[in-house]
Amino acid sequence: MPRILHFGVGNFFRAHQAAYTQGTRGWRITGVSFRSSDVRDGLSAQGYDYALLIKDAHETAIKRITVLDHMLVAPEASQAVIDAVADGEVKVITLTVSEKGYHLTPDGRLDLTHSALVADLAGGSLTPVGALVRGLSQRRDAVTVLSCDNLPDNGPKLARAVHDFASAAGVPIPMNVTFPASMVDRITPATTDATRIEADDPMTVPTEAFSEWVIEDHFAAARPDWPGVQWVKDVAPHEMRKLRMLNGAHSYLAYAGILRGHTYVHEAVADPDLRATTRTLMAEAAQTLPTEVQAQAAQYAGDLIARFENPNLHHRLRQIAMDGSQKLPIRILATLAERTSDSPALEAAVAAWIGFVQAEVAAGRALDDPMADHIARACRTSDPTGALRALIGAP
Ligand code: CS2
Repeated sequence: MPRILHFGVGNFFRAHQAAYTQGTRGWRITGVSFRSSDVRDGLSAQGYDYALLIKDAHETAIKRITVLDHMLVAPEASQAVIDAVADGEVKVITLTVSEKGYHLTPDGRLDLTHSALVADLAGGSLTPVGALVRGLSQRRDAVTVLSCDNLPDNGPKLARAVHDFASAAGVPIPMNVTFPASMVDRITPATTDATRIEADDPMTVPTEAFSEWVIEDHFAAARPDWPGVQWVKDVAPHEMRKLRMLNGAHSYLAYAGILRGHTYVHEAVADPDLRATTRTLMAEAAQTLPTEVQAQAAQYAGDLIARFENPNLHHRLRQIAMDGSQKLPIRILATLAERTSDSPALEAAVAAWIGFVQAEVAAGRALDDPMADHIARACRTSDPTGALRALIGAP
């Protein structure tokens, strides 16, 4: 039976790649957690099956996901994770470890000075990239490694990170491995007590009805017959459209929305001022997209607003607000760097992040961001705006 090994068994994977795999002919998934055992403990207690709670604006559907049948927790069993990467039955390794999970420098190389990588190279706790390198170096059969995180050029970036780690560790990587790029999309809030009760499942995952997956058709081994995937030669135009328009607007709504006292995305997008700026931000972003995507941008923007308006999802702005130092450079600053005219809405997004972190630090709340300490320090300088802009690389 062909198998997928997946790193990062969070809600997004369980609503997206696992749901696509449910529609294949016989593919099964082994999941790997790199942090706690909570998800493994919860899922294994119910045979790894769970209810996907699919909510559009008008109705809710429940779909049982039954493709996950095993999970490993890296801090408990690092050798088992490495062995799974090397296992010939595994034909595809997918990852959703979030932007910060790759430990990349701002120019997209592996940050070998990062404490997690220093520890991994010294034989301490395993990172996702370290696990790949150690397992791949022992592999005989071809395999595809597919990043499903919101990073531009996610495949090539992961390939470089793997090669950087392999040279630092002094181990060879076999030639028969490919790293296609992909664009993933499905808005997936965190599970709450209300969704657990609604689905009658402690491990349920709420999500929207819409989903999209565009993958570069460059597989080294068997390719799952995921229904609905768009197979393309070049993911970049799709990825830019999604990151700059959806994720860029999301981050703006999160920071500006929290500053105006909103809790959920659907409330923030109903606020007339925020809605107008969101529309402008999408238009500013659209102008930076490759010409072949520009024609669809107006329709796409309208569809995004409708998705943000979904009153049943209860997508918390604070969930999107986390890790701003990792997200803004990708979603907002890259777009700004390519703009040739004024960009009031993109600038408003940067200002909203600065306002948000300053308010959080002033209120004594800990920021959920890997750069939290640096951000708090920047807030205490004589020019906090300048220091915060410099921190994320804003001009
Ligand atoms: C969101 C994304 O939390 C966030 O930063 O912008 O998780 C977003 O919901 C997904 O990328 C949608 O596909």
